[in-house]
Amino acid sequence: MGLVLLVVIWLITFISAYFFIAKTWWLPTGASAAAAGIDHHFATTYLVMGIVFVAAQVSLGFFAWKYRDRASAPPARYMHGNNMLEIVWTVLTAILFIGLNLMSSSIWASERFRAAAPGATQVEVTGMQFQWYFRYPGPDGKFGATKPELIDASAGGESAIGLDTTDPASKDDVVTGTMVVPVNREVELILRAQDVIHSFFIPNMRFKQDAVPGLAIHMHFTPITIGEWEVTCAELCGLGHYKMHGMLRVVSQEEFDKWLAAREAEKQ
Ligand SMILES: [Cu+2]
Repeated sequence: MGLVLLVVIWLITFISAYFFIAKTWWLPTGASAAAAGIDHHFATTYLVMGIVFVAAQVSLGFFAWKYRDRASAPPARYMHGNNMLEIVWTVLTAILFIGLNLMSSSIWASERFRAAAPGATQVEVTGMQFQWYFRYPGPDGKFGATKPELIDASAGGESAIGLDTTDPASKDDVVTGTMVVPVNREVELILRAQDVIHSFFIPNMRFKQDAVPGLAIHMHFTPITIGEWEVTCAELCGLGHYKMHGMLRVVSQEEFDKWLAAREAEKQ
């Protein structure tokens, strides 16, 4: 029986470790400036934790076999344990966790605690059940006012976010269902939610941030690869949560200018 346990535990350990080593189910392509750093940290964490996991499971299997029940086995005796060993592994675990935290804090801070670059493309993101809307401030660089009483979700677009069209600053605001941004330029996001907490998630940008009702959360990232990337909601926000997704199109600066000008022209 001890041998069976050893084989089963080792098999589960090595087969599951194989999928991580072979990267069978791995992260999608990284397409933002911070992606390489995040992926590197992710891989480091997996490597360290993987070694601990394999070592622990291999020992478990080995001891299950070594102390199996057999005729010649000495009778079991009670022991309290080893205080020194407990202190050692608690301290080692603490060093590991605090160390990993410190290593990653600069990546975390780079998109959050530092303000966005002055020339960043500003996009206001509004999450609502079950759709993302994106707003650009237009040539004046100012977002027009929005009012809760003007919100009409069924009308979509500007009405869905309650844009006050009597505010002069709102005249050139562009509201879209697809997010379009120029490549290699920082994107400053202003995240809002209308009803419940949503989470704005772009896997390829390694970007995820909650959008909370009543808050305007500022964050930024820099897309470095042209392409179309999926935007999803990573917070279980209701029955339609599964279909709450959109598209991020990263294009050249010229294409972005043309696209924005065309949206402005549509408004007139
Ligand atoms: Cu949602």
